[in-house]
Amino acid sequence: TRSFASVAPSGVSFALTEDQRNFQELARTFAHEVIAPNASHYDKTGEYPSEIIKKAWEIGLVNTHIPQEYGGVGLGVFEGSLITEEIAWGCTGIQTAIEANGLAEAPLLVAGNAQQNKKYLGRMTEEPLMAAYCVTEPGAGSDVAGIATRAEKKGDKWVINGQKMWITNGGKANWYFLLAKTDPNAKPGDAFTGFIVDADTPGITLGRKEINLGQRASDTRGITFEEVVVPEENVLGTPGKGFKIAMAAFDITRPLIASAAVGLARRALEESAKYASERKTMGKAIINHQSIAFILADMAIGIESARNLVWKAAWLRDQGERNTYYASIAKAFASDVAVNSANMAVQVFGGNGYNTEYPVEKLYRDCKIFQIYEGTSQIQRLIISRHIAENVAN
Ligand code: CS8
Ligand code: FAD
Repeated sequence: TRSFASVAPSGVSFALTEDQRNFQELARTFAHEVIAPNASHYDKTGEYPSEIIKKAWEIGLVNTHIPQEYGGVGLGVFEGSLITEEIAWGCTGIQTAIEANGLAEAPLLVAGNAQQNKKYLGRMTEEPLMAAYCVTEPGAGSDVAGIATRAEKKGDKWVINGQKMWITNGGKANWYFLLAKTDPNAKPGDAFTGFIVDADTPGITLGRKEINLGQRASDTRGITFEEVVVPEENVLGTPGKGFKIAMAAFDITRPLIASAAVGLARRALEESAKYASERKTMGKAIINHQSIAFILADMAIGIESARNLVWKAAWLRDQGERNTYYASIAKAFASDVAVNSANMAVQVFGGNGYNTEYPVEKLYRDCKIFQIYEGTSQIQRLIISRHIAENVAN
């Protein structure tokens, strides 16, 4: 329903550049050699994968979209999607911890001034630090306009009071992006302001590490902000415009969540294909039973389709185009592909699929969150359908 009239025509190509292939290969090797062999340990213990993240950071696989002027590699969303798919193949718990940095940084990419970017993005390139994106609250997740955390201007400072929930990297972050209500009487687009908050500011209390169904390496917490004083210079963009900044950040990160879902689905297919070619029943490898072979085919159809949607949504954003509609399509579809693929992988493995000695029960637990975080599958469909309705109306 969109025309791409404003995008410079270059013809369609699915060929990656040498640089893109190099980043993909670097991430693939890292996922195979470092992440995958250790994934089960972090899943079972719930230990935060600091060592792995540090190694990934050292070879340039973390914070990939920080511009070169602030010390980063300055990759696009498209290149980010290539890297994320590989990391997620290794472990989506570790990938979520890494990618939560990207999510916290995205509002700065959207609205940060040079001074803020130099200070907060710059420091991410100097040390292997973590950051977090604090929007969701106990009372409001899908309904971002319903958040209750308040920020009030007192002299030349802002004072924040409220409670955030389900914050990835919550207990590990050096700084937070935080969304707070600053004008209770305004419409959402004018009612909220985005802040950068140093994690060591007095008045911040961390909740316990939540014990989640899957992605157990990732650190998810509630955080309480009580009379937290933030200087004016840490207001992101124009006061009142925080809701739009928080949403625009998702245009960058939802294609990446979708690419992570593709990575998990690809892992499910690869593990299933390998197992199905080894496991024999009724005189033949189960891959030669058509009902098993077709399960693998369905996984492949989903993965290839989802990746194409990811690439389009990411590419559009890199062209400077509004990609919200495509980002939601990619995120909704790829999440369903991940959930279906993990489910089918357990089926292919039979009883072994249900056991922690085999790799697919972890995929089954890890996949579900893709339909929930960064906007549930229902919210993606809300965004897509509103877009369709607007286009019909116009
Ligand atoms: O509330 C919106 C929504 O997206 N809800 C879902 C929330 C969500 O995704 N939360 C995720 C939290 S982070 C997380 O889960 C991290 S996961 C772990 C780390 C990951 C690492 C792997 C909504 C329901 C879509 C919209 O809400 P409404 O209240 O209906 O608002 P709207 O009327 O649509 O919009 C209000 C104004 O904002 C403007 N807007 C909306 N979207 C955008 C984008 N860019 C710029 N501006 C935007 N994308 C919209 O145009 C409105 O502007 P007005 O000028 O006021 O008309
Ligand atoms: P609700 O909004 O209460 O939704 C409940 C159900 O109702 C869902 O099925 C939903 O789809 C449906 N629903 C709600 N509204 C509508 C509607 N209008 N139409 C149709 N259906 C609807 N948040 C952050 O800010 N930062 C993070 O780093 C972060 N990380 C997370 C990590 C994990 C592991 C988890 C579990 C969550 C994380 N979140 C984070 C929060 C996440 O984004 C929210 O949980 C999610 O957006 C859903 O919000 P909710 O949990 O309040 O569910």
